Amino acid sequence: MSLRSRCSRICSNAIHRPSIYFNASQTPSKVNPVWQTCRSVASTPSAEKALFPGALNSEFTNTLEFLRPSNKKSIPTYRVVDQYGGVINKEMGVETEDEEALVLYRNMVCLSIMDLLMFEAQRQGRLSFYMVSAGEEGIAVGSASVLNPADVVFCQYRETGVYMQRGFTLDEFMNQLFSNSQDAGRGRNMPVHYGSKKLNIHTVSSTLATQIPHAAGAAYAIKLQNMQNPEIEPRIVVCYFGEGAASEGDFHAALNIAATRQVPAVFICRNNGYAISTPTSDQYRGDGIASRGAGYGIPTLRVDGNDIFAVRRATREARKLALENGGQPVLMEMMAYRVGHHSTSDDSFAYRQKIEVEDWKRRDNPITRLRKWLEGRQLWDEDKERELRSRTRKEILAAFDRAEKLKKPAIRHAFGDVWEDLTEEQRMHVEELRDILRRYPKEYDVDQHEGGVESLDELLAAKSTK
Ligand SMILES: Cc1ncc(C[n+]2csc(CCOP(=O)(O)OP(=O)(O)O)c2C)c(N)n1
Ligand SMILES: [Mg+2]
Repeated sequence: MSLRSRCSRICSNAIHRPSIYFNASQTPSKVNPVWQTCRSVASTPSAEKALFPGALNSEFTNTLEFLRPSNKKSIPTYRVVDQYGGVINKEMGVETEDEEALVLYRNMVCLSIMDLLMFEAQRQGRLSFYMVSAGEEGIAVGSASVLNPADVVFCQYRETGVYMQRGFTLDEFMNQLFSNSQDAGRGRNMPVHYGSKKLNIHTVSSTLATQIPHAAGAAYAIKLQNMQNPEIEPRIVVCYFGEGAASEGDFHAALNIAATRQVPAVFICRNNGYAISTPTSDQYRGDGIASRGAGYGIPTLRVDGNDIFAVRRATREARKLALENGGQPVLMEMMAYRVGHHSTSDDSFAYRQKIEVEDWKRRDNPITRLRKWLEGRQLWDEDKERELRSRTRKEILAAFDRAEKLKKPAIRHAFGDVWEDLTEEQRMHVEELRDILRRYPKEYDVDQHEGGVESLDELLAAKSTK
């Protein structure tokens, strides 16, 4: 079969599957999916460019020269302000109102205080686990600040600032960290695995990089929704991940399908130099994660993650780009340094020098950089800083106390939200668990759970697990 006829067959198959494009309840209108329009591949014997189907714009050459990335200049890092808080392009400015800059600053400070307090709470044995964002607050808070609330977000785990900026409350953070009865995940996840249906943020998954193909798939669905509902403001998907996650096959599969399907997704890689104890030098040989964007045909930018204004401008532009021509993915590599340990289960001084961390803390930091800018505009001073820190600390501790006092979720929730009704096998498990809990009351403190062991009686008596 010739390439042209194979193409037209593929296209006509795709176009004649209206169920893909239309909601069954809607009257179908004719939609031509531009990204699936076939490009015919033809060439002439005298053509100067090789129109091979696998490389459409390649010119012939008689110079035998290998492409050597090591001879190329590194991809530059986009900045708006320098490390002293000075604006580099005065004409352009920072495109941020003073009041908004103050909100961003307060959120970053709140995040950093919450991190310190929760890290200590884990050390005191009051929380089982925690992960801090130190050094990466600007990436999360800054990027989230220019998204549309309807945009759908997929996080890794070090993007607490995204939740905070989108309106996740201190109580919601604490309820999840304590896995108490108010936790939306009903205590089924580890701490920091936040999620919020209301804020359009999918729940964090421990399995590294799985959020990236999920995001590509969601962006494909959103592309179709954007096409079907042109009267509704189009939205995008934003996916965060670390440079370590980019070493997983999932990253490559996701970016490739996002590019071939031209989906409206912004992929934000936080390159903080480490994947737990593995430094970037052991993770890749190329020019970071940004250099991979070109390989997938995706517009790409490297950004200074310590510069919240650069993060904002880059994300705003990326969002616009992602919606151009019905959709296209965009990749951004946001550079930072992971100042904290990987998690409360890690001691990073086993694999890096303390001086390296101290050096980074002194050299650059998204919070101090914004503070310098605010001070330069007479918007901030030592008194304001003291007042903010003391007030924020009190608010966090008050939410912490409230959450710590609440009971754990009812034990019956361990079986819910999988099948509509208990299966025979589940019923056996519930009965066995109930039996064990009743037989060994000294071993299991069931009273800390809402409804105690009786919640299992209710479950067995009820028709549905909901
Ligand atoms: C599939 C899978 N492999 C390994 C792990 C263990 N693990 C958890 S976090 C992590 C490092 C991730 O590094 P990076 O993506 O750079 O994110 P960072 O922690 O630096 O923010 C690893 C290897 C996991 N959770 N899932
Ligand atoms: Mg990392």
